[in-house]
Amino acid sequence: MKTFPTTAIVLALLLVPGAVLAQSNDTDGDGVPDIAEPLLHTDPGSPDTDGDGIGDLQDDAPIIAPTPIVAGGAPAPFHIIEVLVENNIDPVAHRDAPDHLEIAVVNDGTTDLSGFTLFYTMTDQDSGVHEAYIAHPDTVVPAGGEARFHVDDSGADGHLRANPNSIYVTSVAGKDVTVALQLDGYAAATMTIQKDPGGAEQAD
Ligand SMILES: [Ca+2]
Ligand SMILES: [Ca+2]
Ligand SMILES: [Ca+2]
Repeated sequence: MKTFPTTAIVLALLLVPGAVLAQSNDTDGDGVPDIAEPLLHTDPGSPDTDGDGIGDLQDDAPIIAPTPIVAGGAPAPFHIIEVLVENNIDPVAHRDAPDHLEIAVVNDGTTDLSGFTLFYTMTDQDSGVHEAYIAHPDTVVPAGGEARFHVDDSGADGHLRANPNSIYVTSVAGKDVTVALQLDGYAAATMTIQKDPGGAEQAD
């Protein structure tokens, strides 16, 4: 399986010309210069790209978070009805939205649900490169209703930030994508889908 260079190796390589690194910005303040983040496949706008609580500079695997999902638990009071990784639709404008990860969740209970832990992984079907991310959406799924979780670069209210240097963006190979959603004390809901070969596309 292909592996990415470690943070230490990338930073050491960048230190060879010395002055380049010294002059580089570090937008997210994590100690990894902006010019090094794409080499590590990390996010220059997030100090902890994979959301595991370890900063990009200190993280031995900055885009492979360990699973936070706990086995067992009571039956979940919600279920996932759909996961999209392409061909998203803007619900307001009723037209194509840029490709991104979108998860539709239905609340089967009589109280609003919030405080979800989201764990999603993607594996490149050609190279075998694997990424895994933890996120904590602030989305509320209303009692008896539905809500959608979005992971994208729109900056829209309530949307989770996507890593712009992820294989989702940088690889045109097909990908296997898994999603797990969990509330404390309850079993996780999971779904796996495939993204077809071809790059992530902008709305058309
Ligand atoms: Ca940085
Ligand atoms: Ca970063
Ligand atoms: Ca991390």
